[in-house]
Amino acid sequence: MYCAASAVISAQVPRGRVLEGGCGWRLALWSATVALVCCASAGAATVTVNVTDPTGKPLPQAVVMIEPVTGKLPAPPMASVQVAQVKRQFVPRVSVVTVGTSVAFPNQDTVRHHVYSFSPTKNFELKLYSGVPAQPVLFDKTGIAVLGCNIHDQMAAWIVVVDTPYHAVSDAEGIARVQGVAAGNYQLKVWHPGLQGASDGVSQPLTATAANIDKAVRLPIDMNPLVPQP
Ligand SMILES: [Cu+2]
Repeated sequence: MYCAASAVISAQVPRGRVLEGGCGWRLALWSATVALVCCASAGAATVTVNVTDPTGKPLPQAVVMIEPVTGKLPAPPMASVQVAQVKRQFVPRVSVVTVGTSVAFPNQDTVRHHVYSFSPTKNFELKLYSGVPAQPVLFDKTGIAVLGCNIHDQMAAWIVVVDTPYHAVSDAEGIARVQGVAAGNYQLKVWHPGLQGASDGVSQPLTATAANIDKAVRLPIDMNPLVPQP
């Protein structure tokens, strides 16, 4: 779908047929092989983002999104996504899902939880429950949903809903890796719950080619709600 090389080669096949007469099928086979080889690598870059806080320390659980400047890429809903409740915390605390994804909220504690979000991205409430609620929650709008528990004030989680297949969450070393990025022009967006106000992230242009890309992004967070404050 994103393979310009295969499109060019296919377009040349009819000319080859005319030139080589009866050998057309061989050329077709050759071009199909070339197209396959091309598509495995053409424009599929790995984008690695090294996310740090203002002091330069690695920042885990930052969401990296790579959005095309023009048009839309297919971003099908994700399967089997869950935000569990374990030891009176959400696990994971930061998630990124594509729009249309349903998220399950299994309660693995012995106490009951009452999970809610009042965010415009998804306004919902799972009233006081144990175990696994019968229905997962559908996230059908892009944006950031902030989740809480009515019973336990310290519980907070964030679900970032995106409209791109290219997304990742940074690991303990602050590294987020997005694989298979097709050649093109994008906005690289990085978000973390420590960003002030209603910020939807820090953006910079990104041009992808077949070569892998390394980026460093320092996020201006003022405090990190994911680590206990002194
Ligand atoms: Cu709770």
